[in-house]
Amino acid sequence: MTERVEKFKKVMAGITSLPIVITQIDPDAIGSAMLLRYIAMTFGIQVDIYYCGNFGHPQNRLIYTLYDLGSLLHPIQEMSKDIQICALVDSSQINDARLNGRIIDPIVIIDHHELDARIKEEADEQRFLWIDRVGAATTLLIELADLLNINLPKNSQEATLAVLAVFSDTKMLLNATERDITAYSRMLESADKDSFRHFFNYPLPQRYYEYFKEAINGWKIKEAVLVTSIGFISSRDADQLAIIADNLIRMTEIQLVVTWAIVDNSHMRISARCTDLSLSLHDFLKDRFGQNCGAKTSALGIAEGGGLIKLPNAFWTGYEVKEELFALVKRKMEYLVLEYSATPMKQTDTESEACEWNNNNNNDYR
Ligand SMILES: [Mn+2]
Repeated sequence: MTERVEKFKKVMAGITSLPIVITQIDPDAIGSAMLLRYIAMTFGIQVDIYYCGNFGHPQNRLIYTLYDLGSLLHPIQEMSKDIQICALVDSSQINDARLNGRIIDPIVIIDHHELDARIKEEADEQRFLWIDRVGAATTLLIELADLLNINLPKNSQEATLAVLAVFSDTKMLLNATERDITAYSRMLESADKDSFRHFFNYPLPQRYYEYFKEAINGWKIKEAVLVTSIGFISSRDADQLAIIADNLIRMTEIQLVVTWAIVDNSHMRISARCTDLSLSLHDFLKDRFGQNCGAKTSALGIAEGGGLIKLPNAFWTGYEVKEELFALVKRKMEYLVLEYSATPMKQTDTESEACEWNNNNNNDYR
């Protein structure tokens, strides 16, 4: 443990500024980044946080507004392309499609997913790497603050966000390890409990219910498998796919749910849930949608997965062919999910160049 602290201090001593990158907006990523920011600032380091994607989920939007995160967190597009040295939290994947081709060279990596092989090879003296399979990445940051004897003031936003991060990434502590519970309790002392309660009582826009209506009206069920779409959506609403899949998988007799939508007219996004223990959701998705999908099983026995497929370029899309495009994708999805059975020799053709998908997520298909 002292070795870890020394290594961290050594890396901090070599820098004056530290951009922190988060590749997916969720409470754990936000909590980790905010806590690392706090820690780095005690070393006199200047910190900026950059994020990929956007604050679409209503809970994330609430955090954003409540804590005025717009002044602390910036879209990744605002990060100068010259900056490569950075910190990466709640992810250890440097070749992540969500970075949109941006090259990063993280000198601090704190994560709770499987280690990216490329980073393992390149692990060196100048890099602080901490990857442990705990329930939330924020747990590691709470432990780091503890090791460095950094105490957070009462009712601080960092502590409150850290508590929310652990609570949410461990599915209300159901997936929590012993270490998550200890870290959670430790932070709870400094957290603002009123704000914390607030985080769970957020309003949902009417269109969220409209999406449910659309998903239910258009669903197709065959035996225990359900596939449905919510049509064309903006990336701000993309989390809705996971929310609907989480709900539909609870239906009696249903063991596999796939929801999909065409996002920003450029990608098809897929969310999947599976309670059939004899089926590997990971293989199911990979066989059908290529390498750019991923899945993990939670402690509750529900496999959660997702994927991203790029649509053909602008010539093939557009308002005048919108209906046809939707019908085409719908037909293909229903075929792949309800009819197709994978043969070991045959490679599935997704008929489009699929995007890289971060397949080492454990809880991040929310
Ligand atoms: Mn996480």
